Amino acid sequence: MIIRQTQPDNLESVFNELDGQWTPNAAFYIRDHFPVPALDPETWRLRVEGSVDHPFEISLAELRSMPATTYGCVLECAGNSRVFLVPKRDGVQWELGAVGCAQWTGVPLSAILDRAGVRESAVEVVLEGADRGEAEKSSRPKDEIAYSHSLPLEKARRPEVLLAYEMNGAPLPRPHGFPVRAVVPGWYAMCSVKWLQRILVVDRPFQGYFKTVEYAYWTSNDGIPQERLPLSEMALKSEIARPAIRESLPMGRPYRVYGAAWGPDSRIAKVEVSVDGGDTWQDAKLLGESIDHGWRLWEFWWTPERPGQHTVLSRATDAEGTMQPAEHDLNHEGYVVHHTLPIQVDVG
Ligand SMILES: Nc1nc2c(c(=O)[nH]1)N[C@H]1C(S)=C(S)[C@@H](COP(=O)(O)O)O[C@H]1N2
Ligand SMILES: [Mo]
Repeated sequence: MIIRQTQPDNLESVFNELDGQWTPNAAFYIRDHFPVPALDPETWRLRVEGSVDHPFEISLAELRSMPATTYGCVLECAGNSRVFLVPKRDGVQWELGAVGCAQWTGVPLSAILDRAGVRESAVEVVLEGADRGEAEKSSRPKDEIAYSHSLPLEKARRPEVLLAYEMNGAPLPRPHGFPVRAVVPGWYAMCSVKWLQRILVVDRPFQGYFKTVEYAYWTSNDGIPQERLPLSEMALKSEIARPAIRESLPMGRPYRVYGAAWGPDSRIAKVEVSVDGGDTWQDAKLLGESIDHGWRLWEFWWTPERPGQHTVLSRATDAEGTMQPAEHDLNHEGYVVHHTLPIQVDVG
């Protein structure tokens, strides 16, 4: 792992070491805002309350006794690849590794909501973690806050949204939210709240710090930025694992360019590669099968024929024909960095 920050820990995986569909737990990136809470699985309880008919508390043993599902999906930090932005943007300077694809086992959030009996008036579900501390930005609440985020009921009730207690078949590791975390496939990972301790059903859209000050962006309508919206769905993206940034490649020898592509769902129609800085593009080969909300691996064989510096890029197109953009959308500030990322290599 590459350490970007400690206390709180912010570690990214070495994306160059991508190897297959599932990211091992020990290689999965870690994005924390506050110190990791020490939770005792024996005494841990999840409280479900707010705009519900039957508020309740549930233990880990009870949660584990409910019907479980396993779902594979990509989690990507909304700030992944920020280091590619010029000028530099505030925040953790993630390269390519604040993303991973794992299999999560747990109980659908919808089952918990059904048990509580969500009232007619409810619109959102707030997910609160047990980690807390002082928020970072100057516009922040005066007291310590718990990490929390929310989902509109429509998303919260989708069958793929889980309260997960296993990651790739092992108990959820502590850095990834032990004993229980939310997993929200298709959305940037700030909604996948770790160390879950409370689910609060609310009658008005939640406007908490991590939904409005951080992980939000201005939209510009008719030339006036009129609205600040929370980030939600992931944008279509592909990343190159090999070659690595600044890798030296031998001239005249076939090289396997390798990477992954993902988006709000798994329907990647095409990945193309350019080895000349984006002037010309050729189709890469999609590998394996498409997995709902998983990433799609791809490869492209390239025999460099000219010495010197080359810029390699990849771009994905989804089933609707949407293609990754060539430039970063400045409205998104330091988030949603999903344009075609230039990988400089040296051929010798
Ligand atoms: N409780 C809690 N949940 C959290 C966070 C956090 O700091 N605290 N970080 C969020 C963000 S921004 C991301 S990108 C993902 C990272 O999940 P991971 O550390 O398991 O990769 O967790 C999300 N859930
Ligand atoms: Mo994130």
